[in-house]
Amino acid sequence: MKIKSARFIISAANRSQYPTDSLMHIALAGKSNVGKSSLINAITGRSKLALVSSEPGKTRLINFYLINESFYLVDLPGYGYARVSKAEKQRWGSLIDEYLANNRQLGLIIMLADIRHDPTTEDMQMAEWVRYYNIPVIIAATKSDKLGKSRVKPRALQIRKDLGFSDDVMIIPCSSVSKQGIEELNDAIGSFVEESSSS
Ligand SMILES: Nc1nc2c(ncn2[C@@H]2O[C@H](COP(=O)(O)OP(=O)(O)OP(=O)(O)O)[C@@H](O)[C@H]2O)c(=O)[nH]1
Ligand SMILES: [Mg+2]
Repeated sequence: MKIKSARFIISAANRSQYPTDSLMHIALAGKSNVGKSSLINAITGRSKLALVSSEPGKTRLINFYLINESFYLVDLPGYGYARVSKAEKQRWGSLIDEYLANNRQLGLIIMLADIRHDPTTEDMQMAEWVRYYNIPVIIAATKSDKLGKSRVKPRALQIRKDLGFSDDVMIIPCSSVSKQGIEELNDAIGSFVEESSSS
């Protein structure tokens, strides 16, 4: 998929602030610091589109980016950030749940998991939500540049299994640093958008 345009639209705190058109949403979900914002920049080839930070918990609202005037990449707030209050964690839960529930525009979830780490309880909850709401999913195993080449594939397969997804769920090892898997992910999104708009 060639990225012809990519622009930030809005940071939404609740449903009333989502864009009001009927374009498809492709949402990125995953732990805080897993690399969601970096991946949005890598996929779009716009290094400053989404705000990247080494300080976890940077993205706390739902950020919408309009791509090629035809669909949204949606950066969901990261979870599992230890230094936030219980109230903040609950706020996160309701923000995400409100986003996922009854969202007819949500066509695909890209679930990110750090290739080095085992899924956490919150990753498992996210995976359960995805299955419960029956949303098509692609897993992105991020930061593959941090592992030796021979460990990348086996780790990716293990993560998919641990998250409880079957073999027909696509998993793509990727890195916003080395750019491994970025083109594959970009193409997977492109095909998905194309198929959905022609059906
Ligand atoms: N080595 C490596 N570092 C990465 C990669 N992707 C992101 N990072 C680093 O990880 C940190 C967090 O990246 P972000 O993209 O801000 O992560 P996020 O998931 O958006 O985080 P929140 O907004 O807090 O939920 C930054 O320091 C990035 O530079 C990657 O593929 N490889
Ligand atoms: Mg972010």
